[in-house]
This record gives sequence, structure tokens and C-alpha cells, in this order.
Amino acid sequence: MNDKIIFSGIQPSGRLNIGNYIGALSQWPKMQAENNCIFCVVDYHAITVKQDPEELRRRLLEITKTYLAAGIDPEKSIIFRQSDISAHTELAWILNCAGARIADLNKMTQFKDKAGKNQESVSVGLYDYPVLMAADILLYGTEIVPVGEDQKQHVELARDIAKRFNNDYGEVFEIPQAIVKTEGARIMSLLDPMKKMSKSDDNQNNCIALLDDIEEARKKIMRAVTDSEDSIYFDVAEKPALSNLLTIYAQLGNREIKRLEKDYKGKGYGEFKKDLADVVVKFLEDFQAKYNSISDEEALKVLERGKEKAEAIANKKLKEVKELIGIK
Ligand code: AQP
Repeated sequence: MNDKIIFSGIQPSGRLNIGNYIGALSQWPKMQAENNCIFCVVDYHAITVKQDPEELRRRLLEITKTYLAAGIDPEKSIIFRQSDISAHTELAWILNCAGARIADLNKMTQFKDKAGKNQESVSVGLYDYPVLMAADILLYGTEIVPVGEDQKQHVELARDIAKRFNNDYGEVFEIPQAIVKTEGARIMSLLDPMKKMSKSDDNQNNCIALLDDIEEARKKIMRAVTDSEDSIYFDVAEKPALSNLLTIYAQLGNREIKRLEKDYKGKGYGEFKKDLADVVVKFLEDFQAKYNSISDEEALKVLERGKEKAEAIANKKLKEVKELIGIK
């Protein structure tokens, strides 16, 4: 992949975990050498569910520092905060009116998962979240959106919205495409392998946060559920819990799953989990050392510079859109 416009974002709705890292964040630094990358902290998305204001402000910096620690270079990529650029919410409103359809939003599985049985009482913003995400993506002429599997449907919706708008008003939007990893696109909870690992999970024993205390993280791996039959092989249908742990091992330890299956032939879950805990701990120690070397001031400066660069691109696109729909 070369010379593409790449956009992605993460909402500051909790502490980033190894699922977010493996599925999304780990892909981003590799792309920035040869493409035009834009990475956003999507704070307007986070307020679709109630947030503590102080926590939200703190997490903005935490996620920005996480982007930097993961290897995103602000000299090569644009890093900015969504709420710094009003074009995002303006375009979202325009797309709500011209492009998005209720029938499309009704199909969004993430809304159904998050709203659960309370669909009537959650915020309108939670329902409309994918339209704001479409605006984020379309403002920058984005061609590629690297995300985890749960966000693929939202990128597909952004494509549909862009096509409909182009058709109704004139060609203004690039049609974006999601890129989802073949392995690690959906890391599952440590205690319930049927459920996705999520940063806003009330039970943080389901997740390993990138900033978890090292010994606590080790304990979480040792407590992770496994399947019956004490042998190590990858089979999502038969052994969902172990397959999830094998994926984490392969992704954070840079090993092939096939190789792990060979290495652990004849060995039991106890030994496997102990080694996996070592791999996770080593990964976290390296990551946290980088994270701790970045100051809040540095992160704020990165966001300020990012705002300037991103705003120029976003405002140009918004102006074109407004002209097409007759708002001026
Ligand atoms: N379990 C996961 N495995 C792989 N990738 C994942 N992602 C999220 N969970 C996993 C990817 O990480 C990015 C985060 O996107 P987001 O912050 O917009 O929200 P999300 O997809 O809703 O992630 P969470 O962790 O589940 O957040 P909450 O709990 O707030 O809803 C995306 O690229 C996502 O695919």
C-alpha cells in the first residue's frame, strides 16, 4: 500500500487494552512511512455514553500519549482531537439529512450490542454514532480505514453514505475501504470468550489495559478461562478461549500460531499460560517505558499542531459539501 490517505480513530471511553492495540493501533505505525496518515482521538464519540468530564479530559492525553508510544510519529502523521475541529459535527449533521437512512442505522450490530435491552432509553448520539464516524472519515478524502472487526460495518455504512451523497449532489467524497487484520481483528474477553474485549467493560478482569499494573496483568492471564481438554491447538469453534489466548500470544510475542501449536505439543494449559503471561508482561513493560517518557505537554503540542493541519483539510471539504447542498 502506497500513497494512500489513511484515517482511523479511537474513542477515549476507557483505558486502551491489548484488543484495541492488536486489532487497530498496531497496524497504524507500519502505514505511516509510505502513506498520508491521519489519526484522531474521537472524543465526541465517547460522549455517546455518559462520561465523567475530568476523566474524559485526562483520557484525551492518555490516548494521545498511547498513540505516540505505539510508534505514531507526529512528523509523519497527523494526530488530532476530533472536538477541536467543528467540521466533524457539522458534516455529521449534513450527512444525517443527506446520505444516512434510518434503515441503515437499524442494521448496526454495535448499537444493538451496546444498547442491549435499553434501546429506547439510550442517547440518540449512540444510535447516530456511525454517521459521525462517516463524517470523520469522509472529511479527509480517506481511502483506507484500518480498524478492528467490530468497526467494519460502520466503514461500510460510510461507503454507502458517501455513494448516496455523491449520487444525489455530485462527486465530492472518496469511497473509503476498511482494512481489517486477518489475525487478531477481534480479541475476546479473558473471562468470556464469546464476548469482545472492550475498554468500557465494567469488569476490567476481562481486559488487559496497556497501562495495567504489570503484576496485575500477569494475574489476569493466569485467571483467564480456558476450555476443557488440556491440549494446545487453535480451533475457534471447539476451543474459543484457548484460541483467543493463542492469538494474543502470537500477536504480542511475534510468533506464528502454527509454531506455538508445535512448541506446546504435549504440554498443558498451566505452562502455556505462564509463558503467555511472560510475553504479555514483556510487551507491557516495553510499551509503558515508552509511554512514561512522553510528557503531557508534549502530547498537547502534538494535538495543537495536528489541529492546524487537519483543520485546513477538513474545512476545505466541508466548504465543497456546503456549496453542493446550498448552505452558504
Ligand atoms: N476486542 C477487540 N479486538 C480487536 N480490535 C478491537 N477494537 C476494539 N475492540 C477490539 C478496535 O479498536 C479500535 C477502537 O475503536 P473505538 O474506540 O472507536 O471503539 P470500539 O470499537 O467500540 O472499542 P471498544 O474497546 O469496545 O470501546 P468501547 O468499550 O468504548 O465500546 C477500533 O478500530 C476497534 O475496531
